[in-house]
Amino acid sequence: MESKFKRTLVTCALPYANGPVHIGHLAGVYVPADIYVRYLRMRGEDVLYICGSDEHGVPITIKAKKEGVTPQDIVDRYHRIIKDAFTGLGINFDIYSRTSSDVHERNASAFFRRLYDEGKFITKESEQYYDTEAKTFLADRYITGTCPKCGNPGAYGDQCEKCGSTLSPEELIDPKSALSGSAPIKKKTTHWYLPLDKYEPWLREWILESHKEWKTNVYGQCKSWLDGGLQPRAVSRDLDWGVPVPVEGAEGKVLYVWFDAPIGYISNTQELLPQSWEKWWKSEDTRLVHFIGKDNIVFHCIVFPSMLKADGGYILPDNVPANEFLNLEGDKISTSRGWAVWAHEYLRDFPGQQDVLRYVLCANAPETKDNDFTWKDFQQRNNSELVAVLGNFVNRAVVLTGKYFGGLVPEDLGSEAIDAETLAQILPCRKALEQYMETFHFREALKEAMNIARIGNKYISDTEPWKVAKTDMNRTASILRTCLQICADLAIAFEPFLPFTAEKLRGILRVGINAGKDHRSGEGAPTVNFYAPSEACALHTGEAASQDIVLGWDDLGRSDLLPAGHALGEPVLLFSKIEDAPIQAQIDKLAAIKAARQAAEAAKAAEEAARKVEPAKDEISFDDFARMDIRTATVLAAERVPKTDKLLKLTIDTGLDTRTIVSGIAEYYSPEDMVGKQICILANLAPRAIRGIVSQGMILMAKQGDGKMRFITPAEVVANGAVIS
Ligand code: B3M
Ligand code: ZN
Repeated sequence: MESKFKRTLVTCALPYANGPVHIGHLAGVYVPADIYVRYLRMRGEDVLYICGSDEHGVPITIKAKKEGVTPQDIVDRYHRIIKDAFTGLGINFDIYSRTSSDVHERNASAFFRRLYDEGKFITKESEQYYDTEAKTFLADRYITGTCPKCGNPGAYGDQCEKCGSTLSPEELIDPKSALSGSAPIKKKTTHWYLPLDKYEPWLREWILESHKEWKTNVYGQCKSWLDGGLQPRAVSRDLDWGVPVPVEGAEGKVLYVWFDAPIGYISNTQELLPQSWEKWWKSEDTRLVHFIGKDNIVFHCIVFPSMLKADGGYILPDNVPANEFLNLEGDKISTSRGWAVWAHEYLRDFPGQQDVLRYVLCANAPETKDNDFTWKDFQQRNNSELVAVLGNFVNRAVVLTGKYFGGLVPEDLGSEAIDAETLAQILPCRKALEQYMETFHFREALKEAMNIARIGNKYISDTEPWKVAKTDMNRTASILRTCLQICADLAIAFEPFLPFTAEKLRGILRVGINAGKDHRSGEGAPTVNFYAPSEACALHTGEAASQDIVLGWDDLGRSDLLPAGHALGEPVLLFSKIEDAPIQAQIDKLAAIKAARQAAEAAKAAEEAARKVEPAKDEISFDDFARMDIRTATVLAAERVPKTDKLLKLTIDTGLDTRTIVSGIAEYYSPEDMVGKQICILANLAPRAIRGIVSQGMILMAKQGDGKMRFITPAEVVANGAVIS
């Protein structure tokens, strides 16, 4: 790769520590980043790989409030879960730290202070929503209301999750406090703003002219932001959770989470490399790449670069390969609604199958448009791609070599043209794969790796060594030798995508791999990773220890990777078929979540309908009212009116007489419910025949917004016939 850069700094969006990571995060950000980093390292590049938890912001304080614990409790819990899930999936950042660290607090604070001292901020007093019950300003997610763009009643003060619009609290229709549910008032407050409008000409030039190579979804979003005109953006908030604003008179104010979080990338680098971090952030030789989801584009392409530019001492991102969203079974993934497949639960439910998820999420990655994850597709891709193509090919090659050649790589004793022709197809796959990797098209890159397996699978099916072995061992030797070379190619090509499988394959082939350098050990020389064949991904520093054969990326497509006589290891299966039962269990789990949510929504809707109040009626005079003869009465007998659902025939003692009233209350009361009850009636309503029964008056009922009715009864029993006025 020709490049003006000497090293690459890869950052992944810092997940909010208000919940575990789910497959949407993985497919959008972490799996592609991990593939990219592993690939670059195999190619000999010096790569630093940075991530950590985003532990500030309103989503965390809201969650804490809901659970009655402290924000620190929340972030401690999820930081651990998230960190372990990444490790479990083979996503090994050089550092996974957190924005509640001391290093970060100092660094973010100093960053703000530098810009403040240099006059890069403006201050503005404005009226903001304030919750008088909770005594706090309502920024971002503390306020909810109806989205002005799509009418979603659950939009937040910073964003509508339904239509994806970025919002400000003022735009919400019918705003409500997320803390108390009450309607907020407006109160004056002063904040610091980064005047993005000043950076607009520079941003236009930098992005729209100099970064036309950015992915179209990223470039397009930037262009529409810039075309819409940029406004100054507040970088502080009235909250008590976050990095305090390091300025006199700023009590009760913290840095806005989107100001401090991206600085977290720098802080985490400092924490890992206290002596040499500047080389990664301040040298034009470094290529900075941010992996993020599409909802983070504006912050990484416009806001953070403007902050870096304002400071002046830092490099800017060279690329921001943001992905679109992954949906789950046709519905938007949502942490708050519980509609997700959580990484840590996957690891528990599918032990040893990390690569199946990595594979499916990459094969299905929402690179150019939103995409859908379904469990059926997951099962299908495992069974008919990983098992049937990749696993099957390797297994046939290795088992037959065991059977006919005692597990030793055979010599090329009976070659035919098809052998060389087949092997010659691999280099073009490698070239295409490289091309796709370097332009962040990981789905296509994975297809090329898979093509190598398909080439092998087709070759072994066409050449049928199990038949040839009956008559021609020389030819069989050449066929299996060719197959094993392809297996070695697969061990290289799949290392970025399926590291656990590549490790198993190395064990089968008894080869090592040079996976490049990482910086997990911090300061000093980077760790050189020679992954051994047998020990589970053991890390060997320095020499390739006892390995006879150590493959590297540049070996991919060579046809002599395994010499004749090389002894293979045990032929373990790379993948196993996933049956219907575990898939159905996942589908059922989601169905239960959906049913619970629908029930909750229905209950909420019913509650709202019940509270709906009819508009007031026209005014009447006292005389109008006085003409109505309303009295107490007692039900003596009650029966259903035959062939109706709604009507009860009631015999009533009105104090004046005993009479019959037909009332449409059978939906709400059975005859037994009514007998003996004291009620109120309109006694002088003109009699009328209902279903052939003459009804003499009307029972007074209270009717809710949802139609539910209850009869009216005096607070205490009074004599029948008492006049109500
Ligand atoms: N925590 C938002 C998110 O998880 C945010 C990313 C920060 S990256 C500096 O989508
Ligand atoms: Zn909306």
